[in-house]
Amino acid sequence: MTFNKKLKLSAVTLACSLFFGCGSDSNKTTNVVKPDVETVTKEVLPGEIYAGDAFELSNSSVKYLSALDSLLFTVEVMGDAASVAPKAIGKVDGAPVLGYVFVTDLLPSDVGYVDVEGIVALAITSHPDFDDTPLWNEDNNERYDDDGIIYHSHWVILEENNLATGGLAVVQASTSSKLTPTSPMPMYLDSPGFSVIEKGNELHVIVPMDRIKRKTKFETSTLTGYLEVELKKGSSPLLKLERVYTELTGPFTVENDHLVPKNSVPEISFDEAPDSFEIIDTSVDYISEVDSFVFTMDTLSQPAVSAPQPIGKVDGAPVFGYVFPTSIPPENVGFKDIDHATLALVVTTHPDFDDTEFWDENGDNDYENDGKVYHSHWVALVPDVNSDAGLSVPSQADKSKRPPTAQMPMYLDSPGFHIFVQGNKLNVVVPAQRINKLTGFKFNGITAEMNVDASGALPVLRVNNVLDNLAGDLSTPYSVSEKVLADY
Ligand SMILES: [Ca+2]
Ligand SMILES: [Ca+2]
Ligand SMILES: [Ca+2]
Ligand SMILES: [Ca+2]
Repeated sequence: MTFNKKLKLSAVTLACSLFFGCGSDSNKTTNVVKPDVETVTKEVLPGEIYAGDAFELSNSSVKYLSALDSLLFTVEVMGDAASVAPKAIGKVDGAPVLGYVFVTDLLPSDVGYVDVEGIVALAITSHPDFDDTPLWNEDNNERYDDDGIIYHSHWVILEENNLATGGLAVVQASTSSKLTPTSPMPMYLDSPGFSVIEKGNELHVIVPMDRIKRKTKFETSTLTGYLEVELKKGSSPLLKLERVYTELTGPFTVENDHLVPKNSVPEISFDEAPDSFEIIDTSVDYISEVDSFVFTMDTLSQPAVSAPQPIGKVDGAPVFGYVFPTSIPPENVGFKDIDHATLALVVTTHPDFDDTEFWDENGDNDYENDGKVYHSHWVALVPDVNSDAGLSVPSQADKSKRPPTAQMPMYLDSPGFHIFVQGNKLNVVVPAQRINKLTGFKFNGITAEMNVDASGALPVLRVNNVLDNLAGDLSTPYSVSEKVLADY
């Protein structure tokens, strides 16, 4: 704690001393012709060719949005935010990285890093020489390994490092480090897949409250900077802050923090709660300001309160689910060779097993004990006479037919979408980018009991009992509504 505070302060001091350099430097550079690469001399600061109004900060904020139960991190710049990418150099060693960085006083454990001290920062970066988001396909081109240039989100843990001209670097990991499952490299850098929204001179990042252990009492400052990767034989890669273009020291606190509920979902018991599965209404709102959908199921009593009794094994394991069948093509979420299926967003509980190896829904930093907590899946549903209700989620052993977040050998993905309950409404936040930027589709609302069938060579999830079905059949009659944040 003291260490963190001290480090934060020294980082700010360090940043400030840089800013005097940078502040006057950026005043000088924004209005002058950028030097040609050929004429760059030793006196020129690192990343000089990228300095300009796209990195000239004018404002910043962090605001709680009830509509998404998430924090909206925002920076405003003088130019077009996230419009400048570094020039590729064709290799990772020395690769340039440009970033918009929210420096926070959150603890590393708040973002899942339990064995490290340092400064927690949310960094939005671009680096065309490498992809460090193996789970995500930011440019929606079916490939997960070619997205480095698209501005994307990271958690990083920073520490002082005199190898960096800017004085700070991402903490390197050792073989014994406990990194989060979404850390792609041996360093304290996480690729959480948060939505990044570019709107003119504004850049936004949406961070669901559960991904920061619902912390609201923290402060941020904001900087834009130039970073570089250094690869040395025998040590893990180093990501160094080489240059700060501008900084807003704030500190910025969380706006609307008084609206943040203590928990996203209710306590779950094994008691039966039939009214919690009786559907009154269902809706999907598209909110263009945050380029996100909110799927909602409105139930007779508070939803997501009841889990099935565990049976102690996976074969036959009971699953309760709130199911949104949709008209979204399965390929839009990375399911291949199953065009005929109905893609459904499902919110499930199943105390016998955890199928979210990348996610820690109960927030205890253990990624393998969350099955009981209601969580989100994409599933492809097909007719199946061997299931009591005539539908199942079929198996698929070939990884190339599933998105990287679908780890079980079946058409079931664990995308990590945020779930939250408000009153009698169960909500799921789905970024439009994650359904291939589709904005219109049809849907229905169903509640059901399912079971894992692991008796064959590969598992199948069987829908065995439909509890309620708003449309009454397998159609998807309802349409997406357009909403604005002010509607909530
Ligand atoms: Ca990627
Ligand atoms: Ca891609
Ligand atoms: Ca998990
Ligand atoms: Ca957990």
